[in-house]
Amino acid sequence: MQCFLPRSLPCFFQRLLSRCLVLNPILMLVCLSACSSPQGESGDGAADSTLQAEVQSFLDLYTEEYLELTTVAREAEWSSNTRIVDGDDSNSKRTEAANEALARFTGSEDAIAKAQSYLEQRSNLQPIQTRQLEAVLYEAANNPQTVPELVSQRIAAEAAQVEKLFGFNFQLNGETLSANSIDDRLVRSVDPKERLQLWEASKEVGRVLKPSLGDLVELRNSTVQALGYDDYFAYQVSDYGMSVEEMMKLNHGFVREIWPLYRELHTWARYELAERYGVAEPPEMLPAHWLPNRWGQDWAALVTVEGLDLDTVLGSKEPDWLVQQAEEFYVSLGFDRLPASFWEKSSLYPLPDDASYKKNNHASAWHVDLDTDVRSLMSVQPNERWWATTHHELGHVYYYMSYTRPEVPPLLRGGANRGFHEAVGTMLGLASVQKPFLVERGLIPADVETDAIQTLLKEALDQIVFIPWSAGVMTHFERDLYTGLTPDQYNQRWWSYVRAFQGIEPPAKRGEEFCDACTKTHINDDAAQYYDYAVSAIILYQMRGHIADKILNQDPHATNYWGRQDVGDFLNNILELGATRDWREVMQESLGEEISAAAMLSYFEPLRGYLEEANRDRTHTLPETPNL
Ligand code: X8Z
Ligand code: ZN
Repeated sequence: MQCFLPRSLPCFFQRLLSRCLVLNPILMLVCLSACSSPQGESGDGAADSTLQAEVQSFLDLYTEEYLELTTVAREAEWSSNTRIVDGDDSNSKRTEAANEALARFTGSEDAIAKAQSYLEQRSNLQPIQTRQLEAVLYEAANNPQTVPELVSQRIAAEAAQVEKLFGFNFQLNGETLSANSIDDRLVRSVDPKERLQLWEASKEVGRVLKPSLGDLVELRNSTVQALGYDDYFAYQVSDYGMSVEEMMKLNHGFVREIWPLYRELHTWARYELAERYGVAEPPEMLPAHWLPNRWGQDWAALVTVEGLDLDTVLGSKEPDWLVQQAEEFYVSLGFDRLPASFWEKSSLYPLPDDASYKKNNHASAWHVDLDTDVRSLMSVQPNERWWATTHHELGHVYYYMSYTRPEVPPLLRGGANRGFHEAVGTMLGLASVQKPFLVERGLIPADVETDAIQTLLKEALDQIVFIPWSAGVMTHFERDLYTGLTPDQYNQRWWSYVRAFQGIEPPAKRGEEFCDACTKTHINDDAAQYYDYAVSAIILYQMRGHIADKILNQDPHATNYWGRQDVGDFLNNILELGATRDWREVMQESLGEEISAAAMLSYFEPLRGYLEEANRDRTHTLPETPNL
């Protein structure tokens, strides 16, 4: 999730006309003729340039109004996410009003008709105009004013869900717990009883969110269906220029390819944890509360590599030092410093315990005005988890800064695809924990001995383990959610996917009074997009492979990107394009290959022998091939 992007136009056309009159009498004729003949006609070169000028003036005016409205809406969203006051709905009311105004504009019937009719003449338009018109329609589909009532209901329901999610008081034995403290204690606690309590406490929020999730699903579906999409999942997938079937096939491929390695990691973890918790016979499925993450999506904390223990290295630092270090890394690659406004306007650290309000506890990055106002919302603490997250969020921010330039129109200020946007910062986070980098930065001594296989194991417990979760559980559950799953089936379906893809089971029966899927932020406020992270994990190993082999000539497991402007140039060449080009072309041109898990598998290849040896006399409980 980069940030939640909220998405009127009769007066827009009046303004277009008056602008034509004031600015350009020739254009005025163009505008008038366009308004009277919406289908337009394709024709010779002169007609093309006339059409292109007309489309451009439509896009310019649309963009001007869009920027104004989206900035107000994002600013309001920012307040709603950084200041959640129990019993005070002034922020959410302001956000709703701003999102309504934006929806009236982006979803207006005139905007839809105009963009559609121009797109019918796409062969006479410049590709960058076509892409912007597609962006206009994509925005419109989220809020079509053909169904204004549904759009309003949805805006209100979205705002209410965020408040419930982030206003929730997690409690353990009568004490309030922050999300940070649940996460820390699930990393550190070795007491199975305490772990069980923490895990169960973390799932309580699902009960509160479940009733409204069903309504949101209906509203999300019916808004986009008004513009011809099958459902909200299909709508979100279409942003990649893909059908649902293609996206599912891509994700199945990821799961299938990493499965043999995942199966070994699963066996390794079952035995390792059974020993840790004094259980003689390892259970067939991993109990969810044994894992160092609320959803079992990242098991890296199961391993501490001697000499590379970042929690210890970072423990004595101040939180702002982590963010500054991440900025230094990007600057060393040739990127600009973060603007002063980033530091002034971001919300980077946890609220004090006695704060009278709450904030969104899930990290995000924001491009508030699609120009220079870039921010991040985090709750940084000095530990390994936040080190990675800080690099991740700055990846989004540097993406924003790279494509904010005149050549990239505001409507195309997005990633090559959403997965690319997620990939950059995770990749630099991974690069920033490799030994040569840490030595260069003085964070560990040069002569420290470290174990390369343990280091790789730790990374696999993060990145390989992430694939069955992202490409498997989340993607399948969300597909089902938007294609007919009823609320009385949520938990049963959720756990059937968790068992099948992750080989994890709940500590006790979880009936339909719970909604364990609802406890995941993205199910609520970044809906039907989680395959973005699977795509990003795959792409980032392709980029890492390219950087190590073709730019640095270093072992991909022990790189040092620090100070390498050539690495920065490689990245910037991708980032500065924004969404002006098809993502497949961008991949081909920058990496010379299609999206593929091969690079990820080759990176982890040295681990296979180690795991097979460690698991030789152990029973594997996952099937040899995944049930897809
Ligand atoms: O949501 C995030 C980022 C914000 S875009 C912190 N991530 C996913 C998650 O937390 O589930 C990063 C990895 C996957
Ligand atoms: Zn992200």
